Amino acid sequence: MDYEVEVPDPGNPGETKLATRGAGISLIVDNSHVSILDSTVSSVGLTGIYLSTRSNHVLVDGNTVHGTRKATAILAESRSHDLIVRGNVVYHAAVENPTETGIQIAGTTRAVGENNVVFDSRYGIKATGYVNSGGVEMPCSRVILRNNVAFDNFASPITVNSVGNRNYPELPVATDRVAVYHNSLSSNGSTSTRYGHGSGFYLLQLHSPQAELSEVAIENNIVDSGLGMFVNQYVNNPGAPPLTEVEFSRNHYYHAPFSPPDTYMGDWDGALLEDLIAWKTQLENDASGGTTVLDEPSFADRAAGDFQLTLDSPCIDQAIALTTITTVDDFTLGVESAMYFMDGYGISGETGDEIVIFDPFWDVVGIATVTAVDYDTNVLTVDSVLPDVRVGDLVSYGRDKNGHWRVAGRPDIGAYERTQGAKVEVCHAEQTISIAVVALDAHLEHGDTFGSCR
Ligand SMILES: [Ca+2]
Repeated sequence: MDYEVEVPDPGNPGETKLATRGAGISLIVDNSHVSILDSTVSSVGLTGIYLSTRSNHVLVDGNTVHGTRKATAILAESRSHDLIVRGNVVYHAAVENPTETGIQIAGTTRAVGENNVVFDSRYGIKATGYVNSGGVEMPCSRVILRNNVAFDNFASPITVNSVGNRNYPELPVATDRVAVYHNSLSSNGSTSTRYGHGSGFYLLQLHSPQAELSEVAIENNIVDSGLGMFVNQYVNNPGAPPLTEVEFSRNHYYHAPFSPPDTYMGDWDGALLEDLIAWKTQLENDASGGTTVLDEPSFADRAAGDFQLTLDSPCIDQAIALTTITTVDDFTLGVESAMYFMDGYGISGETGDEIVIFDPFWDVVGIATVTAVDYDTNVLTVDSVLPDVRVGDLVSYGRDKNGHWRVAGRPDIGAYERTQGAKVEVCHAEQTISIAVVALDAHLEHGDTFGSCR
């Protein structure tokens, strides 16, 4: 089946998708070219927005999903591909289920989760490869998680995992080429408003010797506030390869005392100390390379959920480039790694990423839109010839999908240059106002509607 549907804006009274049982909005099998836009899903018993088997070329943009108490708020899974999950606000998700998540991209290839705000949920955002209960491999590959804000979540704000099935230990499952960059993560895990066991990032190879993570890049993120804000590897999977293909670069940790590894073993049976040592070594590489600062990141208003940076923040102009130019040939640019970028995935109305290219002194030498990405040869096709771009120049990511130019000079660590922080617009007394996302519940309760006035 191939069709296009826009779910009506439930900000209009009477159109809010509201249920007490079942899922909110579901695409079950073989749905392509579907957009789920500007909807509100609340208080459903199962998944809020569910993209199941082979949901392809799907855009999930601008929705608010909350109160999915036992389930994941937004879930894509099962051999879906070419998905964009953007600008959604998720809260009170999975609070009664220890394994579910705010936003989960599972068993999916080519997907972006960007500009979302997830708070007061169990896990924040996950990218997951898995083997399902029927013994079918569901790899997760070429996934980008960027510019998201996750705070006050019970467990980890961002999880990348590869989950084999105990019943099919021989089956391989791969989670590979996952790029996690420019996210702002605050007060999650053990310092969340509920007690949690999480950390800044949670990386797992689970249940099967064949469960493997490879080519995971975690860069330019802010991991803020309190104890346990660090990378956490857990393997209860003897024989699994070490996480040597996970790289951490230029993440800003704050309040990150390195507690003994066994603190984080928790009640997970079978975890191996040497795996934790491998994790710790990687963390220290992140720190010892001069790439990690431990200062207060200086958010505009952490308590109010405003994670934009103040002008004196140590994160400003401190990010590293995502990748570098290796070849230049008219409309094609070779890069060290193309995993950071997408081309619009064939979704109607979507363009590829706008990239900004700097010389080694952080002067802009080119701006272009990506029209195709070859993830195997690491070649970007772009929409214009860039005469000033040279081999060795630095590639970052420029304009957000609202068309705002948000990179000022060298990019900043964290999400703020490219998002509104954790702010959302509501329509209040026929006027569009911007509020802290933590105040959203109260505004909706007294009759405001989500999104700008129409
Ligand atoms: Ca900057």
